[in-house]
Amino acid sequence: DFGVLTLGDALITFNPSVTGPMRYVPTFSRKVGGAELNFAIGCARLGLNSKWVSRLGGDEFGRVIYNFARGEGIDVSEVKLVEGYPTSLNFKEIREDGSGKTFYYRYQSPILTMEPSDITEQMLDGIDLVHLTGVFMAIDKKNIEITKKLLILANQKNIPVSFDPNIRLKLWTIEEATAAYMNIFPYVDILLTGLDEIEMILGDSTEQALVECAKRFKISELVIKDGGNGARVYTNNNWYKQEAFQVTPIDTVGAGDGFDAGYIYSYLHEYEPNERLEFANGVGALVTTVSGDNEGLPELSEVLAFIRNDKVIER
Ligand code: KDG
Repeated sequence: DFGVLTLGDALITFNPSVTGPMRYVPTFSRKVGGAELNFAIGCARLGLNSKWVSRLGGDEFGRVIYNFARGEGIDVSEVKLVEGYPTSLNFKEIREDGSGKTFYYRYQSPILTMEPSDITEQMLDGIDLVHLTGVFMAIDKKNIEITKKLLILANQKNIPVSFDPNIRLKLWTIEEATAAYMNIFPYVDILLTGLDEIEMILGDSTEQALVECAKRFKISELVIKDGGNGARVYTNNNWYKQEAFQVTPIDTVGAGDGFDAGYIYSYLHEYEPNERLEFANGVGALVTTVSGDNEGLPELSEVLAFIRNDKVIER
């Protein structure tokens, strides 16, 4: 199948045993998270060859994440465990409707040891698409250079690039984020963004402003995610829209990463625009029905059955 590469930080994620304010949560489940890793897992479950580039702490938690990624069938040949850097942590608070807050403990993330020189042309061998998100750039200014180097290499090799701003205002300000995105957008072919995010970046989310943004940066697919309200894409001078699937969410974290994986899978397999949106919506919806940032990511047959509303034999 097609090969995708992504680059980013990962964290040990602690999911609360009960909903409500974190100060009243007595116990947590130890899980694994990280926007780009979630994307890599999503791609691998759908059957893509998925490569994830990262740095983890040379500690027990680093090994948990490494083994988890490996167990999902992800190519971890560019993941290194770095001694002296603790693996980052993310404690989650979840409300009754599945939405929540995150509390990071990610000081001196091991990914800070990455340098632009770690990005090599040979990393892109067998890769048909490169996917990046704003989380990696938010961690450190140097990561903007690393991101740019990877994207320039991908552009030179005519490998399509997808990007999700994934704004994390706990990691940087909207001004810093916007400046970094403007630097990156010229290299991006597929922009996958939340409606609220593009509104923050452009200060305007009317269709006219979105079309102008796509034209200005020569973005061939501008995909707007709007959670339960569905998604749309502007491509080939047209808008395509698709309603969301109605599910009862229990943990919405990771849904956007799942959507991205679904969109990229169906893009590489040349689905029609509405089918791409439907497939991506299906993956995103399924993610929200399971607790954890990536446990709900479906395999290909599961998304297809969900979209078609097939009867599945359970027992
Ligand atoms: O998109 C989900 C991620 O936000 C989550 O897995 C943790 O990477 C993470 C972050 O920085 O918030």
